[in-house]
Amino acid sequence: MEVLPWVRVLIMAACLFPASVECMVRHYKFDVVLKNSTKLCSSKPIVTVSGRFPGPTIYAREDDTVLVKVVNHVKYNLSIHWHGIRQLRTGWADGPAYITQCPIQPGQQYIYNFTLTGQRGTLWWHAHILWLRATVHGAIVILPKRGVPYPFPTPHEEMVIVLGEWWKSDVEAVINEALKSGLAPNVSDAHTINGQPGPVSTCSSQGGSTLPVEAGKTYLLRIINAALNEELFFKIAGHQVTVVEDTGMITPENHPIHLHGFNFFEVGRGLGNFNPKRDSKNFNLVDPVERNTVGVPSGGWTAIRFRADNPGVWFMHCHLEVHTTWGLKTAFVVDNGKGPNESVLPPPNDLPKC
Ligand SMILES: [Cu+2]
Repeated sequence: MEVLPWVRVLIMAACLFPASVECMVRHYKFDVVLKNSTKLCSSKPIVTVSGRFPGPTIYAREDDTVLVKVVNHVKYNLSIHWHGIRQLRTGWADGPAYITQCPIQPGQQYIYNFTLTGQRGTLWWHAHILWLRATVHGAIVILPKRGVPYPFPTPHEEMVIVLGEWWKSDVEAVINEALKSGLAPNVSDAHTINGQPGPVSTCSSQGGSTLPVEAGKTYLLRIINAALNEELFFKIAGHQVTVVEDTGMITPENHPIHLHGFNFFEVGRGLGNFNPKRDSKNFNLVDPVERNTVGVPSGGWTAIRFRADNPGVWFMHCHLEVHTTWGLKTAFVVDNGKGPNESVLPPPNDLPKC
C-alpha cells in the first residue's frame, strides 16, 4: 500500500520528536576498562565495560535507534558486535574486527549507530576481536513497541541470565599459548551464571548468583549463552520451562554457525555430505525456524535460506571462539541493489582507521 505523503510527514515528525512515542533514540556509553576480579580463589585483571561482568544490559523498543559510544581505555584493540541485530544498511556498526571496521585502538572511541527495525526479544552484544568477549559481553533487551503486548501471558517479572566461562589465567594468554603450541587451548576453569561461578567452599567471599522469586508466579528468563567455547544447557530443577523465543538453539556435538546481518531459516540438516539432488527435495519450505545461529551436526550439514536484502559484508563463523580462531569463518558480500533504500549508507566520520 502506498503511504500518502502527508502521512509520511507525520511519521517523520514522530521520529524527530521522541516524546511522541515512536522511534526513540537510546544513548549508551561503554567505557572499556580493566577491572581486578577475584573468582575461584584467584585474582586477575579482566577487560570489562564500565567495570561490570557481565556488562550492562541495553534496553530498547522495536524500531528504536541505539547509539553506543565505545571508549577504549585498555591496551587491546577493540570492537563490539551486536549479536542478532540486522544492521539494515549500517554494516559499519556491525562490529567484527577487520571485516566491517578496523578496531578501536587504545585511547580511541567510536559511536555504534543502528536501528532495531522490526526486531524484538533477547539479543546480546560482545567484543568481536581476539578472545575479549570472554568478559566483554552483555544483554540487549528489545521490548515490543509501547502498548503492544507480548505474544504470551504477561510474566510477573523478567530476569536476564547470562551464562559464561571463566579462566583463572588471562584469556589472551590462553589462546596465544595454544596457537604457539598448535594444541587445543585450555578449557575454562568454571562456568558462570551472571558472572558468578557458584560457591566454592575453600574460597572466602564467593557466593553464587541468586534470583529471588515468589512461589506460583511466572517469570520471563532472558537466557544468553556468552560462553566462549562451549554449548551450554539450561534447566531449572523441579520447574516447568516454556520456551517463548529462541534465536539460536543448538543440539550437542554441533558447530553453532552464526551469520551477521540476517536472520535465516533452517530448511534442512543431515549427516554425511550434502547431496543437492536427494536432500533439497526434503527441505522444509513451509514452517522452518528463524534464527541467527544454527547447529551444524559434526560430520554433517545444515541448509539455511535467507533473502539477501541487506547490502554489506556479512561475517559467518562458528561461534565457538576457538574454531573461529582456527579459521571456521567466511563472509557474504551482498551488493547494493537498485532501489533508493538498497545501498549501504556512507561510512560514519568516526569509523576507526587501521
Ligand atoms: Cu560474529
